[in-house]
Amino acid sequence: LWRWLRQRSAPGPPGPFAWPVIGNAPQLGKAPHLYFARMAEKYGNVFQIKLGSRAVVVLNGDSIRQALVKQGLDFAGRPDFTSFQYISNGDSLAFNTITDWWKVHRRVAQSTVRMFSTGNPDTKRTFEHHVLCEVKVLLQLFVKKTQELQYFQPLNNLVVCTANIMSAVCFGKRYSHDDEEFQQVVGRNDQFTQTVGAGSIVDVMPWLQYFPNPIKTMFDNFKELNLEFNRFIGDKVIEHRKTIQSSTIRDMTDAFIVAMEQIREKSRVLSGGKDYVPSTLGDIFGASQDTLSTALQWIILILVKYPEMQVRLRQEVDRVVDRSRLPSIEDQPQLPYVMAFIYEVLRFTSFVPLTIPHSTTTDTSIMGYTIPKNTVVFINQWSINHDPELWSHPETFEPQRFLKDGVLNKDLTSSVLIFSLGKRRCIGEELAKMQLFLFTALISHQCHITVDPARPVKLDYDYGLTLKPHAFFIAVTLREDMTLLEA
Ligand code: HJJ
Repeated sequence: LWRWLRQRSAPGPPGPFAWPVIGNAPQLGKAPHLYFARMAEKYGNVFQIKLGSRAVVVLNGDSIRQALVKQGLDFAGRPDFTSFQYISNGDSLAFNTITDWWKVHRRVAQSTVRMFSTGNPDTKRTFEHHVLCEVKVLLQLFVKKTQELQYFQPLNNLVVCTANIMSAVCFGKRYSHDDEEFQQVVGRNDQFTQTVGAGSIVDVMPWLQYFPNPIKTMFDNFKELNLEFNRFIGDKVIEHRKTIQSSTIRDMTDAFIVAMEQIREKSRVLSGGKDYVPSTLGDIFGASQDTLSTALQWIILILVKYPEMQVRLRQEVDRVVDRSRLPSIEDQPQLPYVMAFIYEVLRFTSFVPLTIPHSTTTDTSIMGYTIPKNTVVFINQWSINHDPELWSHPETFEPQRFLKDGVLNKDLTSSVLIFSLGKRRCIGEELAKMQLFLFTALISHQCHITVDPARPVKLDYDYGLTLKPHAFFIAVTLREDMTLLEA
């Protein structure tokens, strides 16, 4: 009773005035994470806004670790947003509330991702091989485009490059860079991320989908892209089931089919006989190709915006890797500047500024404020990565901040928040870091990237679940005429 009384009397979080019907939606603007950071300065790290008629609690700074780690279960829910129902027909693990089957499937997904990436030296070598093959193809294309056009937009090739790496791992197949069907499946990441990003309008004002307006058009595109994506994944699973031999696991699809078979009795009871192989694969393939292609775009954009970074990276890579071979995973401990550069890209761009929206699973409280069950919770990762108390000059791009006496400062690298925390934290973090390391080391070892002087680079972006840089134009030249890439 005492607890109940105290909870009842504790106030909800403070926040700005909200208009009827629309709430604070118009104030979010083009960069909601920046609006939230400003509101956190005014009202504190925990504050509340209204989007449409829904209350949304926004967590910034310290309150994030408190909620996601110390009170993990209370904050691990997902809201019943309209857009989430179309992702893998509503069966996506990443966009669903935690249930008993969810826990089983997350464990299977986690171990399968590890089994095909960082699990052991063999899987690492295979993964490295896929990255190497795709980077070779990519650089050859870039060089060709530079010769033909001088300056070109790298976006589509970067998407196909990362999608191919993950397609090799997931489905045992790669696609040509001008395969239009594949482009159709992976080339619409902007539409996906804009619709599912925290603050997406259709999720808080679902009535907008019922009469013609720009939000409805965007949502219709989103539904269509998910149908196509689901068909692509579904076909892969059907093909694999036809040809699978459980003695040789060819790829992640085989691994999931076998793993789900093994837990079939358990999962039938838990999931009501549903097949979660396609949705789990969809999450892994979709999430990895979207996030990693975005990361590669930012890496290249920063390399041309700050050309001295290319010089600095090249110096380190050349000191460790001579011209007789290519950089490999084993070189990582000897390349701290490459890793510092990657962490600084993750921190500086914070290209997943807010996580996938959370919700409370029970009546709870945080930092002295009461929060009822089923409240939407936004996690502002950007606020940690740009906190002036944690980082000196957070708006400056400076990889050196992660190095102490030439060694990577692990305390500081683990302060960067982009893979979230707790029960919902990313299962692809190790895979992602390995791929980003290889990509950065390989391009530093092999090429120069320059920018069109007629179109100077800005660091502008479109907001969504991931921040997508605006179009930019580059030229790529190899460091030598005869290179290992051609061998
Ligand atoms: C997709 C791009 C998709 C799925 C999944 C089923 C799991 C960036 C952060 C997390 C990633 C979250 C996940 C995304 C799933 C995509 C992605 C696309 C269709 C999908 C924080 O990714 O264009 O289509 O269907």
